[in-house]
Amino acid sequence: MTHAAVLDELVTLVDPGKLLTDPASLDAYGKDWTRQFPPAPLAIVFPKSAEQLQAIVLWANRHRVALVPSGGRTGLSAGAVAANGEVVVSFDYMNRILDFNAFDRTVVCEPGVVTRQLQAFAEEHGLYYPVDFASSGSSQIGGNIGTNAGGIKVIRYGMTRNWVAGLKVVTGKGELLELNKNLIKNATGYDLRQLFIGAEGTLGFVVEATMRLDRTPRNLTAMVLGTPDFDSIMPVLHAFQGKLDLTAFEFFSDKALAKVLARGDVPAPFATDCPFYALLEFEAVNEEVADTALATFEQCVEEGWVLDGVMSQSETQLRNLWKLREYISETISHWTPYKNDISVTVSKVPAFLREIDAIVGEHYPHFEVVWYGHIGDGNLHLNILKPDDLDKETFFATCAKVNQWVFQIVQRYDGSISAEHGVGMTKRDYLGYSRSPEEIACMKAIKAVFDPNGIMNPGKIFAPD
Ligand code: 2HG
Ligand code: ZN
Repeated sequence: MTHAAVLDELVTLVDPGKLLTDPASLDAYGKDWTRQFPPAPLAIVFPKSAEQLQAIVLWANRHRVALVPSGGRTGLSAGAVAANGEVVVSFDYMNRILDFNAFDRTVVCEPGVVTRQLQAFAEEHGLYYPVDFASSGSSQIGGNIGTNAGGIKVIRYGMTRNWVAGLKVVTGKGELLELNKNLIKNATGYDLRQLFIGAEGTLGFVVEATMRLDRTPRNLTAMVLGTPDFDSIMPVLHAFQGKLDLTAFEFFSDKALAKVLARGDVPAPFATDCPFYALLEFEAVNEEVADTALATFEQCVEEGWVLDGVMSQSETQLRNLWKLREYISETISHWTPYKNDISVTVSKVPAFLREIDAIVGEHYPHFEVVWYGHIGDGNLHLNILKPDDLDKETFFATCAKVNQWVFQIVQRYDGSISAEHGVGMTKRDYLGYSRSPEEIACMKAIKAVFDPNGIMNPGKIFAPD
């Protein structure tokens, strides 16, 4: 059958107008934020129901056409990129909140519900959806589940996985599975729900997710503290964790801060220039908590771990302090950064970062290196900025060469080559630095169970066989 005939069949499976093949749509829906692989999908389809998706998957099996799931396309590992004639399945029209149970504190979402939409819905009901990150205005729940998205509150609330009560998925065979049925306790063998979380759509696609909500945090208060060196950040974390239940503990370097301040729309936290900054957050439920935070701050200054600091006194100040951290990724995207999203257990962070920083400094003496991330949970974002006079291809090829040194250190520290952004295509060749050959073989065998014809997001997580 010709491509045209195959697509003629596909168009009958979705609502009128819900299959696109125009160049602008192919370009927009074929890529994510990585911009590393030229998009080349065959078509974009927009199912409106689980039944339509099942029909699409059966069609894809019949014709051996690969499917790529598409949410908000904010991914940073090319997990939702269609670069090889795949059909993109966009969930833009499966974006309804279907049900809410106040007693169970659960919300039933279609996969295309935008993270912020869920957060706002929770707020309207006096509750809180705690998984949060800079791209929450565009990212979709289905994509968050596919990558087990983390973000800025993981130290307190964990990853997306913690908030998924139940899932309905369509597997690569076109079967509809209802996983866990929203139970808190369910000791009936393998928890298949967990397999689909973080699977990047390689086993099947989520068609419905029941998400848990939490109580609303009270009087969130942030502090930004400037430290004299990187090594001082960890004792600061330790000191605050000993006294307060932190909802966030982030860090960024002076280079990251300088780029954000240069935008001109965010005030500097304070006048003192420091090489590193920590941003921490807690619920100031009463004056005693706020006093404890200030006393801990003073203790950190006395110890020489902190040079200067500020504590938010209002919602606006809280938001402005967060902008210093949340705007980094978008701001530095101007320099086409080469990204690494690595993690180790928290106690190993100082030695780990020192080794990586030395290797990167040695191999990229002319590149600007920007460090920031979720240091409270051991997750560091290492961004290397492209010099203006270097073309993108040469820059990425040079950075890729040093990857092996960086990932050897990650491996030696029993760390992860992708803490929260997923493997996608950008990290698949390095999976072996974090997962053993036996584990990878198990993963491939699991994929074969759910997707025997290899049509669900092939080439993501593993290279195609
Ligand atoms: C963040 O923490 C995001 O801001 C993006 O995970 C990280 O751009 C990055 O490297
Ligand atoms: Zn992050």
